[in-house]
Amino acid sequence: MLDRARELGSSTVWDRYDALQPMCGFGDLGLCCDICFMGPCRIDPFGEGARVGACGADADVIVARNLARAVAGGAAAHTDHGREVVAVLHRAAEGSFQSGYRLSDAGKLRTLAREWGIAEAGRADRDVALDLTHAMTLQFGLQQGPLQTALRAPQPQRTRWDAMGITPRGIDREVVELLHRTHHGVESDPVALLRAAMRTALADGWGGSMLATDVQDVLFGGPRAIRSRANLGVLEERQVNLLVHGHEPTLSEMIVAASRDPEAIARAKAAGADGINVAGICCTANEILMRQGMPVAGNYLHQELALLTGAVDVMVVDVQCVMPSLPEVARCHHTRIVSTSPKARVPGAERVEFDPLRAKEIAHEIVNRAIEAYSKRDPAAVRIPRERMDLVAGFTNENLPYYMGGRFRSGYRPLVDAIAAGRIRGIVGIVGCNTPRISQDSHHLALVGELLARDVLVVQTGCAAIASAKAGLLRPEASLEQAGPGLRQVCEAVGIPPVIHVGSCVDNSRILNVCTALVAEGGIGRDLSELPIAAAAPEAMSEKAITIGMYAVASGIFTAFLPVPRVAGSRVVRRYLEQDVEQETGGKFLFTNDVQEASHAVLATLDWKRKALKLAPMMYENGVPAGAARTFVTYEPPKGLESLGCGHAQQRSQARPPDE
Ligand code: BF8
Repeated sequence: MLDRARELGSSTVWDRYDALQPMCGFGDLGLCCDICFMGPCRIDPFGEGARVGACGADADVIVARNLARAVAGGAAAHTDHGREVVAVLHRAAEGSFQSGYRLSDAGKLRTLAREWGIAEAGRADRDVALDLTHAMTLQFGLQQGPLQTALRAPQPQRTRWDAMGITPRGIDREVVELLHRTHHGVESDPVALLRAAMRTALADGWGGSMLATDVQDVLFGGPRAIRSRANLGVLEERQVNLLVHGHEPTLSEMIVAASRDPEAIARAKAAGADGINVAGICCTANEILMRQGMPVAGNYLHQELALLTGAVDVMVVDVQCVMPSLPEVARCHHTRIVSTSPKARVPGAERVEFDPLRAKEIAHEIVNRAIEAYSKRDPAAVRIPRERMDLVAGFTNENLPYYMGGRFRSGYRPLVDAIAAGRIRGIVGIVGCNTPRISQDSHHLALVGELLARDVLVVQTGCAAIASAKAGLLRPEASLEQAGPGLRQVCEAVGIPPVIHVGSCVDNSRILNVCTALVAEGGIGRDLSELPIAAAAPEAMSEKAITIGMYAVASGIFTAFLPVPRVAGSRVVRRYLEQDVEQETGGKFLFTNDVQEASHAVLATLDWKRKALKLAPMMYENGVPAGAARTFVTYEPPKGLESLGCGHAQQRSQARPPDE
C-alpha cells in the first residue's frame, strides 16, 4: 500500500514522520516545558545549558508534569467516552427507546442495578435503566469517592490506594485536579505529581472506562465468542465498502443495523454492487466486531492505507485516533470522509452531526452516501490487498468462565488450576496502539509470539488485538502453531485461541474484572499484585496508552511500556515509576525500546510471582517442546521498509541523561 501511495502521489504518516526528523531531543526526554508563557524552557541534561526553567522548575518537576498532563488527557478521552454512552442510554430510556436504541442485555442491566444498590425486582427495564444511568452520571461529578465501580477491586488493592491517598473520587474531579496541579506554580513535588496521575488514571480504568464497557454491553449486548476476519483484504471489490473509524459505538452499531436493512441492500444492488460491507478501523472496529462479528480492516496505522485501496466508499469517523490527514489521502479516489462527533470536526470532511435522538435516521443517511459514492468508484483504480485472516473474538469477563469451563464446570477454577499446576505460566494483557516509530505490529507479534511459546495466555484489546488478528493468532488453530505445550493443552481442551480478544481500549476494564475474579476464585494471589499476571503496551502512541499503563501499575500490575515515553530526562521519575512505586502499589513500569528486554522482564515477573505463591513448577520447562528448541520470535519487515520508523526510534532511544 505504501508503493501505491507513491504511485498516487499521496503521503502517509510514515512520510510525514520521516520529514520531521530529527525530532526535538528535549521533547523526547520530557525536558521541554511549555506550561506557561515564559517559555518554552528547555532543560539541558548533557552539559552547559540551563538546569532549571525560568520559574525554577527542574528536570524532575518538568518531566513529571508533562507526564501527568498526558495522563489527564488520556483519562479525559476514555472517561468522556464513558459519559457519552451513559447519556445515550439515559436519553434512550427517557424516550422509552423510541429513538432506535434498545436494551440488548436486560440481564446485565439488572446485575448492574443490584451492584449499584438500585431496586430492580418487579420494576420495568426502562425505570431501572433511568435510575442506573442517573447514578452513573453522578459518578462524574462526585466530590468524595470512592467511585462505585472502583469498589470491585480486591480489598487489599483498595487498602493500598487508601494508604497512598489515590483512591479515585469523582471522575471529572480527578482530571480537573490533575490539570490544576500541573498548572504553573502549583505542585512541585515530582513524586506527588505521579501519585496524583495514578489517582486520575484509576478514575479511568476503574471508573469511566468500566462504565463505558458496562453501558455498551447493556445497550448493544454482552459479546459472545464470534467469528470474523481481519486485514485490508476484508474490503470487497464488488460491494459498497463503508468503514467506521474512531471509538464510540453509539453510531457505528446503528450503521451496522442500517446496512442490513433490505431496502438499503436493494438500493446498493440497484447501484451495481453485490451488497454493503461495513468494516472497522481502530477501536470502533473492535466494538462492532465483538458484538456483531463485523470484519476489521485494520489498526491505527491502517487508516490511511485503507483509503489508498480506492475501494472505500465512505469512512465515518467520530473521536480519538482519527488522523486529520484523512480527507487529503481520500482525495486520491472517490472516497468520502464523514465526520460525526459534535466534539470532533475534520476540515475537508463532510459533516453529518451525530444526535442520539436521530441516530437511526443518521445511520441510514450515511449508508445512502456510501451507496451514492460507490457509483462513482473507479474499478480500475482499486487495489485491495489479498491479505485477510480468520479470527475468533468476543470474550469477556462474564463469558470466559463458560468458555474455559464449559457448561458443567463454568467458572474460573479450570483456569486457576491450570496456572497453579504449571500448565499456564500466567496471563499477560497486551494492549495499545501502533506508532510509526516501530515497524507496524512488529513489537506486538514478537512479544505475543514469545509469550505464547512460554505457555503464557495472552489477553488483548485495541490495536494490539488487531495486530494479532492479522497474524492469525486469534484462531483456535494458532495454539497448535504458536503455543507452548501446556497452553496448547488448555486451548485445545476448551477450543479457544491462545490470544483472547476482549474488545476495545475502554474494555481494558474487562481485563481488570478478570483479574479481580481470579483473586476471588482463590489460590493464585490475594490481590492483583500477587497474581502471576503482567501487562504490556509494545507500540504505544497515544496519551490514553500511558493512562492505561498508569492504572495498571496503580492496580499492582507490572507493565512493560514501549517505546520509552517522555520520562528519560528525569532520574527521579524513572526511579519512582520503575522501582519505588512497587513498594506502594505492588506494580511498576519497565520503560524500554527493546522488545526482547520487555519479554524477558514479563516472563521473569511471572516466574517471580509464581515462586512467591509457591505454585507448582512449570510442567514444560521454558515452554520448550521436546526436540524443538525455540529461538526468540523476530519480525522481519518486508524489504524496502526497514528504514521506516525503526531506525529513528533506535537512534533516539540512545538519548539518556549522563547520570542514567
Ligand atoms: O483506544 S489502541 S491507536 S485506536 S489509543 Fe488509538 Fe491506541 Fe488504537 Fe483505540 Ni487505544
